[in-house]
Amino acid sequence: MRQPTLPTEFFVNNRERLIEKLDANSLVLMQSASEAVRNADALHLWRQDSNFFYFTGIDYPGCSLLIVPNPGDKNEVILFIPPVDPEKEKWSGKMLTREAAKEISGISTVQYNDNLAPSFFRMQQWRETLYCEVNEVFPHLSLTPQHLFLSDLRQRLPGLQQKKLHLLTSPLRTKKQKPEIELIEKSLSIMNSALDSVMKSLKPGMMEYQVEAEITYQYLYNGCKRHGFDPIVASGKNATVLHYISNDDTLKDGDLLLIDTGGEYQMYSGDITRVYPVNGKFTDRQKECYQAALDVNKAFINELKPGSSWSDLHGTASEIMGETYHQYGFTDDPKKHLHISYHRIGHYLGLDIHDVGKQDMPMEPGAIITVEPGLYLPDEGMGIRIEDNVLLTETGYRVLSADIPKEIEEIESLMAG
Ligand SMILES: [Mn+2]
Repeated sequence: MRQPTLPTEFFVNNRERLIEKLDANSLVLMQSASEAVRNADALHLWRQDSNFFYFTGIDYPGCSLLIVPNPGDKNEVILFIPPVDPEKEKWSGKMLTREAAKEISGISTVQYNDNLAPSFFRMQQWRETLYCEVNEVFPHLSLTPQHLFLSDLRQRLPGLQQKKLHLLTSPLRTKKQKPEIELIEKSLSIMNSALDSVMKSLKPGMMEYQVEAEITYQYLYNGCKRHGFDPIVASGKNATVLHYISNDDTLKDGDLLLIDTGGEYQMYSGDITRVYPVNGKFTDRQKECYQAALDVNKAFINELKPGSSWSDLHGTASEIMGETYHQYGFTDDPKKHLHISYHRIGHYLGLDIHDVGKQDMPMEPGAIITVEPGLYLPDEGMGIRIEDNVLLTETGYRVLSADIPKEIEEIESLMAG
């Protein structure tokens, strides 16, 4: 099923948890992600805004959600959608109807977009704070229609203070619910098939993009709607470029291949990195380097338990990495390893690949994080990163990607066929 199918009660419950955090002086406005021009009249592949999806389940552009809390009384929740246009339907297929929008979201008041501005102006009258959120845009990128809409509101309603919605929504989104965990597990099982297929077809002389093609094929064939992010398929020295996505080099005999990928299944994607020897056999030196990164990966996962924050865990990771890489002889000083490890060990994972959640917030059971220690030796033409996805539980953790092979012997035996 390519349309998201999370149950309506999931979205109803998410809105209720958000409304509990609001006071009578505030209101909330959320909007669908904008469509973006690719070139001429072609658009970039569109994806719904993660927050908008989490609180409505609506996977269509051009929609808005207005929440006006009335503690002790009836909260107003209104969904605004584009009016159905039969001419447009001839080109793009059936549009979202008010009935369908009600059914998906569980919101009983669904109106067409021309009501948004008048309703908003009326309902904000006795309120001080508007919680709103659009993606932050770096100075070299253009503003979206949502940014312009909010900027227009600031000018027309100078007394209404705009505040960041994500401070309220991030703690909700960080704690994953059962159906969300199941979707990430489904994504990971598809990714497992894709990586298995890659291992069995790898050989020297192939192009990196041919590996990417195999992964893409497996994702789409198995029901993913798209990649969770541009896949990194980096052989030899290319693997020391962290966001290498050109994927256009030849795989050479004796090189390692690093693949960092995610297949998005119903809005949720795993985020996995694996490293394979192009010819099926690690050299002794490659084994040594790979094992060092794997030791860090496992030692760090062993430390995971609810209650720690990323701020604590980055310290723990740095110690484990420093000691391990020092023992293997990659660095002279266990306190200095950034010249070979390059980046932090992980991040929250959810509707966004780099998911929401504050660094100093203690992790609750239900948080999902990535664990991805790196070891980069450009002089030796080698970059290694071994990334797993881990769910924090009441008693500790569960490695959601445990089925995706990462031991040297497993990989070599699978590649031998
Ligand atoms: Mn990652």
